[in-house]
Amino acid sequence: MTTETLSQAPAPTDAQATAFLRDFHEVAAIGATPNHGVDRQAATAEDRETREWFRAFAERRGWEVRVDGIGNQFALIELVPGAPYALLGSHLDSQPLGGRFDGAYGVIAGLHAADRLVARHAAGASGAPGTAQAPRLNLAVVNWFNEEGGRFAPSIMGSSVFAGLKDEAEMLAVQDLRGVSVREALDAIGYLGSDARPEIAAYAEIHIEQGRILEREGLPIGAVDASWHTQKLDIEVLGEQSHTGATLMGDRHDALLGAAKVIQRVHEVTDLFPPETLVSSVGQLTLEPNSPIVVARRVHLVADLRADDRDVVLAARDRILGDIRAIEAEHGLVIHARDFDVRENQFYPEAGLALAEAVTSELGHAARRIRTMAGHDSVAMNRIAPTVMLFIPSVDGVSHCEREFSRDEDMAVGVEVLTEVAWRLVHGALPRG
Ligand code: HGY
Ligand code: MN
Ligand code: MN
Repeated sequence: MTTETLSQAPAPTDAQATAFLRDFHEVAAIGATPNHGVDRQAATAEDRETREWFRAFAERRGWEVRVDGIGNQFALIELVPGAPYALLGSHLDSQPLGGRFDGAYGVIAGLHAADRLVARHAAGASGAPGTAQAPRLNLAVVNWFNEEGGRFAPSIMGSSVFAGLKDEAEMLAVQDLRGVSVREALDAIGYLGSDARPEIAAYAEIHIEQGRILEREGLPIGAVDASWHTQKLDIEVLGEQSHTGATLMGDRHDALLGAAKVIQRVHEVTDLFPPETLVSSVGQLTLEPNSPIVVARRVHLVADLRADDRDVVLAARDRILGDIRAIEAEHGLVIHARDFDVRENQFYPEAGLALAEAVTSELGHAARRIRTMAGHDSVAMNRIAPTVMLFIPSVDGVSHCEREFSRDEDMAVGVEVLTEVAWRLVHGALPRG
């Protein structure tokens, strides 16, 4: 079935464009922080509020809403009884003091793309059942649980369980720093679901780039062709608690000093490779007993290592592990380091890239292929269904901070492109390979 047989994409109306921006800014007010960011960590009261917003949007339109066993929230629209679904979506949870665009843009764009698609279908733009122009798939929009992984590690949790990459029971048992489990937190906000998961035949996600390339090149759309290899090191530094005033320096086994040297090595290892080949940081640290008069006995920290080339990450990891052994010996410490949240490069299907490029061009916009350094739910979904991943520009390339920003006009183009991509997915443009 060629997509040329499909009706031409109608230009979005002013009312549709206004409705999207109104909804985007409405959601941005949930968990809003003083400097235009949001704080809506997974399974918090603010997360629950966005879920209620999502549910109301769907129920106002008569769409079925489901919540699965890991808190993934779906809005389902039946076009072809019994058929699998083309799924659009992203995540509404955020990092602590995060940006209002990361994830939320993709969910609200997905809901509005679905709204526009349903109106177009109802107006008769699809062909009669049995014709080449008839829809082949149903349509759904998803708000994935805990994409961010700030409160509960690992990130991309809900979509990874959905894709069968993570075990649901194991993820439900994951605890936050206060010892609250995912299960308890989801139950507390009323989103520990048990609904059946929809069968997915194709997935499309639009997201802010969180980098500088599209802005630098003045392009409104990126078609993501691959994701970087990413993995983390879960590191525990064990020393000995003692008096910061009375203990001789030679007798100290200072876990925080050891951790400080590990953190510096995680940064310095990037210098062993060409600039920007490897990115690494330690973003989370807990300290025991965390008293100003006590030499630290234990530090837990997480290092995030990413590169386009998997071998670069593995070489950096090995170098860091060697440095850790030397720090152990120098300070009389015991340091455990464990690989986790390993995400191999993902390569998105050529047919999906060609579809994204064709749609963007037919709508009169420019696009380029681009790699993603950040993880996304599409990285998990690409393992089980043909996936299209789209970017819009980020101003200054910043994200995971209140300064995160994308322009209204770029968001509008993204919704227009996503709508047409969704239209073609529903009409069978990306059959399972
Ligand atoms: O893991 C990631 O890169 C995403 O931002 N959660
Ligand atoms: Mn995201
Ligand atoms: Mn993020």
